[in-house]
Amino acid sequence: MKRKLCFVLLCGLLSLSAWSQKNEVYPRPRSLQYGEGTLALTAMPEISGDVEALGLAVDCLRSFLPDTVASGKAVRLIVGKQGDKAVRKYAKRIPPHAEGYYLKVEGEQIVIAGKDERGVLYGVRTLGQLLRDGRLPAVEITDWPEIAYRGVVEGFYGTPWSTEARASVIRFLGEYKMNTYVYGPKDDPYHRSPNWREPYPEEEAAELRRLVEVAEESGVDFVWAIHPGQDIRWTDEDRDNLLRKFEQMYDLGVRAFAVFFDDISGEGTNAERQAELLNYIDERFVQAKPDVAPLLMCPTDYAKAWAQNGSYIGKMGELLNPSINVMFTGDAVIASITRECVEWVDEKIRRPVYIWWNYPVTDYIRNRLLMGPVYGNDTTLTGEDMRGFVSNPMEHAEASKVAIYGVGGYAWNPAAYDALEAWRESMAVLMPEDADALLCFASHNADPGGEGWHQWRREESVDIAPVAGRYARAWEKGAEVSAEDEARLVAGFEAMVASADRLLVNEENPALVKELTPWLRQFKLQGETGREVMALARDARNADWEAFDARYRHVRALQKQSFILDQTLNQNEFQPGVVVGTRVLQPFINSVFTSVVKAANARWGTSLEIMAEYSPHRLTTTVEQLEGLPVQVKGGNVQLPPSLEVIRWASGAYVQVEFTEPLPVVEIQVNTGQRIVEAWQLEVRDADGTWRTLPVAWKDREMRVAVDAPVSAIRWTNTSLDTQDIFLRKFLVLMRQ
Ligand code: 14T
Repeated sequence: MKRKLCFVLLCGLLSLSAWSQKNEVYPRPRSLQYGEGTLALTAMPEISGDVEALGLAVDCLRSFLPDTVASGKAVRLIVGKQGDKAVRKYAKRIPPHAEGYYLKVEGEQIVIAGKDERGVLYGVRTLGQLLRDGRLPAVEITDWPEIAYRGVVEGFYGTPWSTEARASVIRFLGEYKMNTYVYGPKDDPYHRSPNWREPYPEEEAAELRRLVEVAEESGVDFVWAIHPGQDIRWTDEDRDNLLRKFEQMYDLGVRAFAVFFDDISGEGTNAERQAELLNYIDERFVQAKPDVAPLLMCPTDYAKAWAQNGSYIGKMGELLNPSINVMFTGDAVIASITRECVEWVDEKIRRPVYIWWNYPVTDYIRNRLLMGPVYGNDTTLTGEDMRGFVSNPMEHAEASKVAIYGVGGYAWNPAAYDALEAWRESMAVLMPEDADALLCFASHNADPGGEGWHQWRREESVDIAPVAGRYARAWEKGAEVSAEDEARLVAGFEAMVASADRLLVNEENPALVKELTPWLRQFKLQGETGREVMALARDARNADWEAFDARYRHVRALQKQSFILDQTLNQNEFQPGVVVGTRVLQPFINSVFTSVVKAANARWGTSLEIMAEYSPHRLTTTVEQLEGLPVQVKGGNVQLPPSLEVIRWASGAYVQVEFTEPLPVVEIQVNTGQRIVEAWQLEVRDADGTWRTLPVAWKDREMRVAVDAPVSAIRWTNTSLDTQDIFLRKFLVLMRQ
C-alpha cells in the first residue's frame, strides 16, 4: 500500500519540489550567496541612479512593484551600468562579461550594477525572481551568461506562429534571460522563395513592427531572416533585391539580420557566391549602419553528416568576414550537441559556431509532441566553443516553452544546468496549479520515434518503463506477475486519466490547453485503455470469463475510439493524426493485450482477435514476434509499425495484410535493413481472389514495387530453406488517393 501511494503521489511530489524551488533564480546564477535575514520590499524603492537612462530595467522593476513610494523607512536601490556614477563604488564587483551583473541585497539597500544595459536588466529580473510575498532574502550574486546568443529560431516547416504566440514567446525569452528571437518560418512566403524579393503587405508589416516593439520591450533581439537560395540569381539585380528587402525590414525597426541557405538545391548552393553576397551585405548594410547587429547565416551544409569532407563549410570559414556568425545543427539535422562536433565545425568555420538546435521541432513528426527534458548536450561547452545556441521549436508555441525554458538554462550556464530540475520547474512556470498533471502528460510525450529520416531518440515514461518491461515480459512468458508492479501500473494509468481530465479544463493557460487538446484526448484514452487492459489481465488470471468477455469489448471500443481520434484530429498532409506515449506505454499496452487475449483463447477455446490497436484491416502471420501487430492507416496509406528489434523469420513464415475490400494500391515499400533479393517473396491477391507474385525491385536501400491495381491482400514470405533474421523497418502500402 505504501508503495502504491508513493507512485500515486509521484507526480505530486515532483511538483512540490518544483514549488519549493520557485523562489530560486532561473537560469541559475554563477555565484549566489545568501546572507542573514530578509528585506521587506512592497513598493518602488528610492532609486539612486539615472532613472531615465535605465529604461527597460525600470520598466521591469515596475512590472513587479507597485509604483507608490514606500511609506516608512524607504529601501534604497543603487542601480546602473559600468561607468555610471551611481555604481562607481561597485566597479570592481561587476563581472567582466557582456550582459553580466552584480546584485547585493543587504540591510535596507539593494545594489544592481550591470556590465551593460542588458546586465542591469538581468539584475532587475533576478531581483523580481528573488522577491516573494514582498520580501527579499539578503543575498550577493555575481552572474553572467556563458553563451552570447540564446533563444529561439522560428525555423520550422508548417503553420507559422501567430503574432500573439510570437509575442508570448518573446516575452518568455526575456523573462528567462534569453536575448534572441530569429524569425525564419519556412512557410512565410515573404521569407523564402519565390516571394523573398517582395515587400510585406501592409498588414503583415504592421504585425512585424509590433513584434519588433515587443522584442525591444523584452530585451530580446529580433533577428529577421531571409531565405533566398532556391531561386536566387547571382546578379547585381538580385543582390539589390535582397538589400531592398532588408531596408524595408530596417524601416519596420529590425536591427538584426540573417540569411539562410538551408534545404536548397541548384545554383544557390554555390559557396563562393554565397560568401560573396554575404560579405557584400555585411559591408554595405550591416557595418554601414551603426545600430545593426552582426550578420547571421545558415549554411547549406548545416549538419556534419552532410558536410562530410567539409569542403563547402571550410570555404565558408575561409571566405566569410570574421564578424558573420555561422549556424550549424550538429552531427546530424536532429542531434545532441557534442564537443567533438563543435570543435570540428569551429575549426572549419574559423569562429565559434552558432548552434541551430533542432529541438523540440516536430515538422518531421507532426502527429507527436516533444515535451520531455532538454538533455544530452555537452555541458562542458563554453562561450569560446559556441557563440550562440537557439532552439527550433514546434509549431505549438506554448508547448514549446517546456524546451525553451531548458535551453535558456543550458545556454546561460551549461556547467550548472540540471535537465530534470529545469524540466520540472517549467511545468510550474506554465501551469502553477496543475504542474503535476502537466508533468505527468509531458513525461509520456517526449520521443520522436526514430522512424523515417531522423534516428535521434529521447527517453520517455522513465519512471514506469522498468516496471512495464518486467510486467509485459512476465505475461509474454506466462510467468507470475508481481502484484506490486501491477499496482504501480494501474496507478500510473489512473494518474494519466486524472491528469488529462484536469488539463482539459485548466484555465491558467488557455493557449497551452488549446494546443494540447487533441493529444490530451488521446492521452486520456490511452490511460483508460491501459487501466482496462490491466483489469483484463486480472480477469484472465481469475479465469472469470464473463468479466473478461465484457472487458474485452470495452477495450476494443476504447481502441476504436483512439483510431478515430487519430483519423480525425490534426489532419495534415505529412504525418496526420495524434499519437501519445509511443515509446513505452503504447507498446506495453499492445503487448499485454496480445499476451492476455492469446492466453484467454487458449484457455477458453475462443478465437478473439489479438491485434492490439483497432484497424479496419487484418494482419495474419506465422512469425511469432509480429503477432498482434496493428495494421495502421496513415493519411489513407496502410502500414505496419516499424520493428525496432531483429525479427526471427522461419523458413516459409509469412506476414499477410488483408484489406476490408480490394484497394487501389499504387506501390509497396519494404525495408528490411539489408539488401535481400532472392529469399523473399512478395505476393498480392487481386480483386478476383487470385494470388500473383510480384517482381522485386530495389530503390536506394529499399524494396519498392509498383502495383497499380485493386488488391485485397498482400503477403511477404521467407522462401529460403533457412530461418532469416531481419528488421521490418518499413512495410508501407501506398494507395491511390
Ligand atoms: F537550417 C537548418 F539548420 C535546418 O534545420 N533546416 C530545416 C528546418 O527548417 C527544419 O525545421 C528542420 C527539422 O525538420 O530541418 C531542416 O529541414 C529539413 C531537414 C531534412 F533532413 C528538411 C528536409 C530534410 F530531409
